[in-house]
Amino acid sequence: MIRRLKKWVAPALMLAAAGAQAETSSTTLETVLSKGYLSCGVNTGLPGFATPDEKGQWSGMDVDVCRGVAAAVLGDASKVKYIPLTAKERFTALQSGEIDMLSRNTTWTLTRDASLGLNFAGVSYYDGQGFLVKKELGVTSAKQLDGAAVCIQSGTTTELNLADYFRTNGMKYQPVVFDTSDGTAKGFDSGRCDVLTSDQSQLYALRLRLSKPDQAVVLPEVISKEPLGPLVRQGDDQWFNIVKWSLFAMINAEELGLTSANIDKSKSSADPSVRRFLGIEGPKGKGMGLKDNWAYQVVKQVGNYGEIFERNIGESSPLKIERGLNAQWSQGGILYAPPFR
Ligand SMILES: N[C@@H](CCC(=O)N[C@@H](CS)C(=O)NCC(=O)O)C(=O)O
Repeated sequence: MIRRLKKWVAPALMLAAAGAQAETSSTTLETVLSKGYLSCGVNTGLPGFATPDEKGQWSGMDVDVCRGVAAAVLGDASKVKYIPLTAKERFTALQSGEIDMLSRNTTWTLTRDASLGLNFAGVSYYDGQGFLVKKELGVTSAKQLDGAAVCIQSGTTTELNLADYFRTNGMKYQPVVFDTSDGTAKGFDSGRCDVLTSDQSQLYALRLRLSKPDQAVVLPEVISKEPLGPLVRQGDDQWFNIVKWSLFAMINAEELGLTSANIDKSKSSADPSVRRFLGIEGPKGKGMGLKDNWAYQVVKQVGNYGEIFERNIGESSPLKIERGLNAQWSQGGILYAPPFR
């Protein structure tokens, strides 16, 4: 009984504290406007998604989602303070108000959406869990991994899916657990495990960090759905809408053929969809407390979804990931954003 109580009291107190904070303090939009910058929680360092360079400049898909929100809200994509977080730290940082939003390769699940006091604002990348093995093992399918030592990161859906997959297939494994992806990659590199498992996009990123990337292969099995996206705190619907629609702006811009290079010219367009997107007519920015040209700023400063994908993880990047599921719905993928109307 006591153990059960303990289990429930901590989260309940946390939520009560978050509620009290929401009642007394300003909205997230007000906080961001008065600070003059957005505090965005990101990965501690994951190529293609969120990494700082030697000058401390961050880049990546997740970083561009933060930049998009800063462009929409502040008219300046550079007004972002990046807070690097491990998988374990990420939700507490958002619940406590340390960050205004989280954009850290985080999978949208029922538990996270329903019991953490947080909301997922959309999907910025459709991922799935995969396995990376050393070529010398001669393994060609995940079904041959019975008895393997598996490098994995704590506090992730990866941990849970791995347990399900091995149990369902009647196989055993020995988990070798790390706190950061760097630790996980080094553990794999130094032979502490036979297999590294994580979201597939990350396997390509982590492989680049190995001493001999060519000696490792990604197995064909994808064992889970990992829809990754940004999160906000529950109870601030205006901010929820702002993050959600900043992402939708990137996706819609690609569908409309609007890019960072041509969006200025498109101001003279007669196409009503383009005119609504630019805030020349239609719903504009008022319902969200933003300037009318908020979506223009997102695309002008950060780009449309396709540009962001190509630059960070696509063919023109070291990761060379194909669009696959992350292509537009009209191009064989499942990216589909509600209309600007
Ligand atoms: N999408 C999964 C996995 C996210 C995750 O944290 N993956 C690790 C696996 S490599 C990672 O990104 N680590 C980077 C870090 O914390 O340094 C989730 O939301 O639980």
